[in-house]
Parts: sequence; C-alpha cells; structure tokens
Amino acid sequence: MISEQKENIEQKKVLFSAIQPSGILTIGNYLGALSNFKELQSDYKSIFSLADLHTLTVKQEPSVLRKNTYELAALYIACGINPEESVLFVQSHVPAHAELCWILNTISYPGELSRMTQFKDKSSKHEDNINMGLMDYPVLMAADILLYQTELVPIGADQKQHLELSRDLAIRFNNRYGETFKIPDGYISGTAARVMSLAEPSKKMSKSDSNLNAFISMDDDKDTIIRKFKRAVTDSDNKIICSPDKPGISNLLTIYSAVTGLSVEQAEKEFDGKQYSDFKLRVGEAVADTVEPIRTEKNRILSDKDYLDSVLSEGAQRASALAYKTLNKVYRKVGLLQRKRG
Ligand code: AQP
Repeated sequence: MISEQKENIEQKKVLFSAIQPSGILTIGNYLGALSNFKELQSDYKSIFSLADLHTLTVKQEPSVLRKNTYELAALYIACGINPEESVLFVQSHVPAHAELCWILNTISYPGELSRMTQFKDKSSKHEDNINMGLMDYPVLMAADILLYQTELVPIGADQKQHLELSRDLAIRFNNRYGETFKIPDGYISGTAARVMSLAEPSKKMSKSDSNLNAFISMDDDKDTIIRKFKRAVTDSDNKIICSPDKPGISNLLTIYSAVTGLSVEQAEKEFDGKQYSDFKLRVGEAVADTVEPIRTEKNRILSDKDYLDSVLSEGAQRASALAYKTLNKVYRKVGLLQRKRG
C-alpha cells in the first residue's frame, strides 16, 4: 500500500513556482499566483520557492529583505501550502540555482535578454541601477524551473515571456547536448491573470510600486483597503461594465469577480445602475473579507520563527536532492568533471 502511494507521488507531474520576497505581496500576486496553489498542490508534485536571489536585482535594505522572506514563507503557509506535502524553500539555500544559471548563461544571448519587457520596464524604473542581474533575471528563472524537471509553471500573464525563454533555453540545451530537460508549460489562471494598478490601470499592480495607493497589500487592514479602492482611478462615464476603453472599472470588476467567485457578467449585473461610489465600497469590502483571515493566519505563523526555520531547512534539503540530480546530469553533458565525494 505504502509503495503504491509512493509510486503515485512519483508519477505526479512536477509543478514549480517562485515568488520574490521583494515586499509584502499584493492582491495581484495573490490572485494571479498564490490563490491557485492550494488547489494545485495535491494534483502535482509541487515545489514552491522564495526567490530571494531574484530580489537582489533591485536595491534592497538587507534587514527588510530578511523580514520579507519570513513574511512570504508564512504567507505561503497561510494561503494553504502544506510544507509536508509540497516542497517550500528559499532559493539561495540551494546553490544549484546559481550554478545552473551560469551554464544556461553560456547558451543565452544579450539580444534576447535585452528585449524582455520586464527588463525594459525595470531598467526605466531603476535607471540608477541597471545591473547585469536585472538582465539575467529570466536565465536564473529558467534555471529555477528546469532544475526540477518541471512540467507546469503557474504564472501571471506578466511572466509569459520569461516562461517562453525557459522553454527556448531547455530546447536549445537539449538540441546541443542531448535530452536533458523537460520542456515546461505555463498555467495562466483565468480571471485575475493580470491585476492592474489602482492608480494607473494601464500598468500591472506591483508590490514594489512607490505609490502605496496603487496596490492592495496582503497586509492592509479593512479601512486601508476600502480607502484605497475609494481612491482608485475610474473612467469618465458612470457605467459599470468591462470594456477595453474602461480599464479602471474593468480592473475593479475583475478583482471583484476573482474574490467573490462570480463571473464578470454576474458582477456587471449586480452593479447595473449603481453609483461608482457604491461599487468601489462593495469591491473594497469583498477584498477585505478575503485578505483579513489570511493576514491573521500569516501573523500567527510568523510569530513562530523556529517553526518557519525548520520548514525552510527541511524544504532546502528536499529541493537540493532533486536539483543536484539534474545539475550533475548537466555538468556531465557539458563535459565538466564529476565532483568526487569525500
Ligand atoms: N498584477 C499581477 N496580476 C497577476 N499576477 C501577478 N503576479 C505579479 N503581479 C501580478 C504574479 O505573481 C507571481 C510572483 O511574482 P514575483 O513577485 O516573483 O514577481 P513580479 O511578477 O515582478 O511581481 P511584482 O509584484 O511586480 O514584484 P516587483 O514589484 O518586485 O517586481 C508571478 O507568478 C507573477 O506572474
């Protein structure tokens, strides 16, 4: 019976996802990524990483980065990730990520990396710090994914281009050195694949936005959430419908539909003939009802650092065992001498 169960786990496809501890997560990260993980984790062999190395591509205050990493670990668990079922670990605790990144760098080209939308966006946002890590971000992301022979990567729509590059690099490596990596597929969640900024609905909602009113943080309390929705940019007429020429209202309807489970059409019907002010208040309340219990549970978990340390240490051991299996194969394929133990 036990061996049968083990076999079932072995047969499950591998799912990998990583989130940067670059700030307190927003409802964009939650709706676009985290909220899907609980459902997915039992169907897949799930590996969740806290991408702290990626976070360093933008200037960080070291003590804040450490705090945010614990915050994110607690948030994953509060959102339903079971660290005994899934692997939950900190990226920098498994050096194989940086090691595979180096190998993949040797088959990546500056032209393709400088064309990435995120690189262009972040370069313009951080003109004083356009570093090599920022450009290399998608190669490290490819290493993260390919190390685990991942088949499925749940992502928000913003990461689609990076996932394409991971696939290209896997295919390029396999063609040059022989079959080594599985080719990963993306899984883009339906309703809230791209939650937009409340202040500038043409931009995606980001946790590192300098305008605090542009995003709802998973740490915001009910009053703050309602206040931010009241200030959210809307459109000129008074119709509450989803349409390309009404990006502000469309964004709020998408968020409302994601947190209530209603379809956008049902949400439009609910608010037919209502004022913007009533609509915004209702969206704020619905979001607060979703965020509040998660925040409380996250803070409870966060108060037990020993528990979190033990979860992350166990996670790193399990992740390393998988990662080094792939990395050893890669080293062998490219002609590096195998490390002798002892
Ligand atoms: N606005 C969004 N809507 C839907 N999904 C989103 N994601 C991020 N923003 C949205 C998804 O969240 C996951 C983790 O993202 P990340 O933190 O690793 O990096 P990011 O995409 O760069 O997120 P941020 O919030 O914009 O971070 P900063 O501000 O540090 O750059 C990914 O699956 C992403 O698709």
